[in-house]
Amino acid sequence: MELKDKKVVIIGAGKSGISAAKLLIGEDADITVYDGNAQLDTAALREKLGEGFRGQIVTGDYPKELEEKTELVIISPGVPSDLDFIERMRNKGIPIWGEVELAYRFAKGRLIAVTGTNGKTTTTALTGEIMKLYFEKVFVVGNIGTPYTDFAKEMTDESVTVAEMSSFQLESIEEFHPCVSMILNITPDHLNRHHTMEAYTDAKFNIARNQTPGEVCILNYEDERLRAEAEKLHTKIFWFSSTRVLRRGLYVSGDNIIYNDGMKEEIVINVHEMNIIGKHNYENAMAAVAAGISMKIPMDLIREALRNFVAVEHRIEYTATKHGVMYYNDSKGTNPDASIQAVRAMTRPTLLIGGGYDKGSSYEEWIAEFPGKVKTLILMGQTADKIEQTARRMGFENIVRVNSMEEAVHYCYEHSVPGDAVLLSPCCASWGMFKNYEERGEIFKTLVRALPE
Ligand code: UMA
Repeated sequence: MELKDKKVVIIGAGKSGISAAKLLIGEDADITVYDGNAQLDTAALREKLGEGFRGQIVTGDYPKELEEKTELVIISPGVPSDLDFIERMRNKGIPIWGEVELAYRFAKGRLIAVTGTNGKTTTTALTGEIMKLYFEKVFVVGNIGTPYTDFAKEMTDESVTVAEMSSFQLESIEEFHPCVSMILNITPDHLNRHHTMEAYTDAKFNIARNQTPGEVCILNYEDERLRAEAEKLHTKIFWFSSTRVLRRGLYVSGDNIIYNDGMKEEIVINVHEMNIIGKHNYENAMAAVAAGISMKIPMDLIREALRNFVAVEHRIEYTATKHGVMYYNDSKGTNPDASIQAVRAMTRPTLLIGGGYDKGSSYEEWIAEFPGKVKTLILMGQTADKIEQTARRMGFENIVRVNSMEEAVHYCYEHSVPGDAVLLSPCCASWGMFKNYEERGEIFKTLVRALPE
C-alpha cells in the first residue's frame, strides 16, 4: 500500500504504537498517534517519538472529524479491535492493521512465528538461539517485548525473524505469512477480550492461515484442541509429543528427546543436559528443535543451542541455593495453567508462594497437583482467602498467610530444610501489590539473593 500522504492513525501509544509511528517516519504519511488515555503526558510522548516525528498526538475520546478523515488504522495489541469507533471505520472499508501487520509489510527474509497460551516466550527465545548459531542475521521480536516494527526496516532477504505472537496480535493480521509457524498449546486465557474459546482458538490458528502446503506448522500432539483443529490447516504438520511415541516427529522417551523423520530415529538430547526443567519445557524445546529441523539446521548446532540455553527470566528461573534449598522464580505463573506446569516441574519437596490479584480463576486444578510436591503453601494478596478455602476444602491444610514478599521469603528460609525447593509461582496476576509480574519476580530474587549463605 502506498503510504505517501495517507492519513494514518496509530491507536495506542505504548511500545508498539511508538515503534509503529517511528517506522512510518520517512514514508511521507500524515500520521496521528491516538491514545484513549486522556491523562497521557503528550509532551513526554512527543519526546519518545523523536525529532523526526511531525505528526499529531490525540488523546481521550476518538474525535468524529478524525474518524471521517482516517484512511488506515494501525492498532496496538492491547487495544480491542471491536471498540465502537474501530468497528465504524471497519464498516466503512478502512483497513485496520495490527502493528505486526504493518511491520510485516516492510519486513524481508524468512519468518518463524510462535504462539500458544503458555511457553511462547521461552520457545521464541530458544528458537532465536538456534537460528543465531546458523544464520548471520537473526531478529527476535513481538510479544516477547520488542515490537516487530522496531526492526522491520533492518531485515534483509537473507535475515531470519523469530516472532512471538499473542492472540491479540494474531487477531489483526492480513498478509502476515511465516514459513514456519507453531502453536504450543491452547487453554483458556484472555476470554474477557476474545469472549469465547472458539474466537480465541481462531485467533491462534490465524498464525498459519496464509501458509502454503509446502510450509510447516509445528503442533503439540498432546493438546486435544490442536489435534482436533489440525485438519483445517493447509500446511505440512510437524507434531511433537511429551508423552507418546510418534512414528514421525519429536517425542520424549525416558530421559531423551527423540526425532523420527519417518525413516529413522535419532536422539536429539538427554533432557538432563538442558538447563530448563519440566515437561512443558521439554515441549517448548521440541517445538524449537522442530523449527531448527524445518530450517535445515544441522542437529549438532541445535544440540549446542539446547545445552547453552538458560530459562527466560521469571519462568521457573533458578535464582539461588541457600543452605541446600533451591529457590525458583516463576513470577510469570499468572494463571492456573502456567502455575500447574511449575509445580509439576518441581522434583524436591516444595514451599510454594502463591496468591495475588483476582482474575476470576478457579484454583482446584492447581491445588490438585500439590500432593507429593508441595509441602507448604504460603499465601498473600487479594486471592489468599479464596485459595486457602479451596485448598482446605480439598484437604490441603499446610497453609501460611503473609502480608508481603519479604515475609514470604523469610518464612521459607526459616522453615525449609536442605533438599527442599522454594517456588514463587503465584497462579495470579501481580496487580494490587506490584506494578507487574516482572517487578514481583525482581523483588523475590533480590530478597532471595540477600539471604545468608
Ligand atoms: N490503549 C488505548 N485504548 C484501549 C486500550 C489501550 O488507547 O482500548 C492504550 C493504552 O492507554 C496504552 C497503550 O494503548 O497507552 C498500550 O498499548 P498495548 O497494550 O498494546 O501495549 P504495548 O506497550 O504496545 O505492548 C504490546 C504488548 N502488550 C499487550 O499485548 C497488552 C506487549 O505484550 C508486547 O511485548 C509489546 O506490544 C511488543 O510487541 C505484553 C503482554 O502482556 C508482554 N502480552 C499479553 C500476554 O503475553 O499475555 C498478550
